[in-house]
Amino acid sequence: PRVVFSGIQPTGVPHLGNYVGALRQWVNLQRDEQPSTKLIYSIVDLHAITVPQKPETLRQRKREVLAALLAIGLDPERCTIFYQSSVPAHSELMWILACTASVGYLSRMTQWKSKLSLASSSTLENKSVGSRLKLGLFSYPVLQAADILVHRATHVPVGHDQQQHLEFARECVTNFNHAYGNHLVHPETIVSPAQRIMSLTEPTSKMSKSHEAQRSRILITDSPQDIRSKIATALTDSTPGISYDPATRPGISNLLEIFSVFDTERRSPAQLAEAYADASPKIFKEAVADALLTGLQGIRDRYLDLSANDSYLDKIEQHGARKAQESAKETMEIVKTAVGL
Ligand code: AQP
Repeated sequence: PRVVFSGIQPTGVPHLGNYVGALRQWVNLQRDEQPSTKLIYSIVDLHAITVPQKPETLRQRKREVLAALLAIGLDPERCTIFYQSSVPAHSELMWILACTASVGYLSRMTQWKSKLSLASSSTLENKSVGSRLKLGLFSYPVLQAADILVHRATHVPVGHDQQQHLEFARECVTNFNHAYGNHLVHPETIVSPAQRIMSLTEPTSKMSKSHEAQRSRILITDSPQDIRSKIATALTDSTPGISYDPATRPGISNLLEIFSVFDTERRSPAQLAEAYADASPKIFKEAVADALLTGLQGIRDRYLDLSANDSYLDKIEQHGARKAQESAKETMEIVKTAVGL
């Protein structure tokens, strides 16, 4: 049986990058996969606490992300949607995997290395860097592997930046199965076909929830006025006309990519550049905003309704958690027996 697993951190309302790079695909899989395929989507709150979080804010953001997932069209009957911390088996399997995972492999992870170099560039006392960084951040990929393996996922849709972590999850399977027998399933990656969406204010870095500037990202729940104004003020360049060249014109090219994703005529960024070659930035940006507003239509209203309905959200989460606990139970029984626990 095919099992799809994916996760999103509750670090804020999803933005256009999350939607285009991941969430839209989650919705489409409801239509594209056979009804027998299990679709399991987790709001990974345990991953979110690898960096400091205010408890009240985290609680709030978990609900926001849940409401957003329902608002974009995930059907809680078709999918299993739950908070990671509602299923203790994720943490339990993480520990067991950690006992066969290699520190050397983990320290080669690009995301870890970039956190390490960021930390060392921001401190004068280099020797204390390793001790200030948290173990949770280092072992993040082990928890991610447990998320996937505990549900015996066969397919994991992820962005390009997550491919290395998936490779590590497969390494965990190999290590575990080598030590204890053939019990865990090797997951395959489904890489998102979509380009990375870049920041509107700094188009050479990716759009991100945690970037300080609000105007750098479009939230999928932004009002039409906000969307228009953020696109209108997006950083571009002073070259006249519209052309597609991500290397020399990152701002315009990012807008062309966004436009292409939502274009009802399904034109590529290059085709759109041709169609708008002589347009002024103002006219071009208005066309981008129009396409985007059409593409996101309805999400904001559904989100506002859902986020005002706490008891409904609680019910949906409890329902998802029960299904996920059930799904994880079988793996944990096999794993514990194999290990001798
Ligand atoms: N800019 C992006 N373009 C395309 N895809 C993106 N994703 C994130 N940013 C972009 C994809 O969204 C999924 C969920 O991401 P996440 O919330 O688990 O964490 P992230 O990748 O770290 O995303 P953010 O928004 O940048 O969060 P913060 O700022 O909290 O780190 C993933 O599949 C990711 O590839």
